[in-house]
Amino acid sequence: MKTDILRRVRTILLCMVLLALPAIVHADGLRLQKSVFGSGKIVLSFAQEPLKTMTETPFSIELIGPSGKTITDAKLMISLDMPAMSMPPNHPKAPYEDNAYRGVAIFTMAGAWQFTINIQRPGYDQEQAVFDLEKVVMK
Ligand SMILES: [Cu+2]
Repeated sequence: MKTDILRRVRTILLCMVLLALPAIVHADGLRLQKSVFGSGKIVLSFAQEPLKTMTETPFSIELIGPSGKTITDAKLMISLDMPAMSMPPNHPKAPYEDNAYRGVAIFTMAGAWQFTINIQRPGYDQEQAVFDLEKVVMK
């Protein structure tokens, strides 16, 4: 009787740990996703969170077409802006290398930022994805 309850408690605890695992694994990264090209998507990832000011912050961008195929021939133009005010132009480059479009961002001020990605592809109309980065904190 008593061992039955213990076993049940143990099973519940194990389930909770397994359910929490993905959150723990991704706890120190930031991964944001938007739809582009109809049912395709663009994924913006930062290795560390929180984002900090005046810090070289590597990012990667994955572009996936409607068929699920990775798009490798796009040209990305990035603009980092603060919705609250006008800031000096901030356009990190992000060439395709090592399975993603990669670059390094530097946020020059604490607060909310917008990470705008303009996507140009041969034979397609331009598309734009705007990611809200709610909080960049002081280094
Ligand atoms: Cu500012």
